[in-house]
Amino acid sequence: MFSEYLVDFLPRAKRVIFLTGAGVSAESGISTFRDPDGLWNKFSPLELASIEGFVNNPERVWQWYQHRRQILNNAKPNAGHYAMAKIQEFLPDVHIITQNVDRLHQAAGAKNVVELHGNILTNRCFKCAKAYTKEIDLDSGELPKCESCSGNIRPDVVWFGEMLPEKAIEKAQEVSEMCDIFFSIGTSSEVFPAANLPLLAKKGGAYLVEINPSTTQISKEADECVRELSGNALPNLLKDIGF
Ligand code: BV8
Ligand code: ZN
Repeated sequence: MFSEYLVDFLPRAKRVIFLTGAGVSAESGISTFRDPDGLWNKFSPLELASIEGFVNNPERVWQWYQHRRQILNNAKPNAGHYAMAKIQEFLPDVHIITQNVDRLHQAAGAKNVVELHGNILTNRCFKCAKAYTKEIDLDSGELPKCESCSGNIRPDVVWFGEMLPEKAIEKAQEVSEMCDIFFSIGTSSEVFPAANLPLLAKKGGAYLVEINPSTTQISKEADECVRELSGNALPNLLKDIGF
């Protein structure tokens, strides 16, 4: 349930930020980084979503990404994604800053989406960064190689230990430090520098709302914590504000 204060303030807010994490896609059937994902729960994402992980065992990392792409092929945006895109239609300045790489916000019609950690749908050369548009077929037994420099091909995600795309993190910081309401939704707030954004917003005077069934590293900083699934809470928020 959202507070009266928020329901009254949101329709008048000049700038609203939604920071989203894996929890927002959980109701689309995409497991979060914390839920055990069956086959892969013996490896930590930290080890698979990292440069070392790829350099040490590119086959295993490619299998993990192809496994996740398979799941994503059948995944659809959920009510939470649609509700955020709807709120964007009614308010003048709403940015969605996502740590997710699944592009479900865009699939739900959202605009102004800042992808902090890249996306899992496209690939590039690890060496010369040239886009790689051919199908990935691991069954061929060969790992994909760049046609220009024969470097290894990798997914277009940001791995642990890699810098975030400069434009993305700069945009995220710029809009977060000057916003009226900052929603942190479905993220454990354990991955940096994304986890700094709610604090930046708070310092800039924003009203900080957390939507997450569990407590997180930023719960104590939040002005309001809604302990619900985002797929329920966000459509309810839309109803509360009469949009
Ligand atoms: C970097 C793409 C410079 C790949 C990912 C301080 C400053 C800067 C860096 C660091 C720092 N301290 C440590 C670092 C290093 C590191 C880091 O943060 N480590 C952590 C583990 C301590 N950061 C980096 O390496 C970043 N690079 O800063 O470069 C640099 C370089 C070297 C050294 C220093 C600095 C790069 C980070 C990006 C990594 N790439 N993803 C891929 O996806 O394959 S991160 C990955 O984790 C995903 O993007 C994921 O989204 C993200 C964070 O996880 P969450 O989204 O929060 O998901 P999680 O499962 O943790 O939590 C889900 C939450 O949802 C839970 O709270 C749950 O309760 C909730 N939930 C579940 N269901 C629902 C729900 N909520 C609502 N509704 C539901 N239905
Ligand atoms: Zn190359």
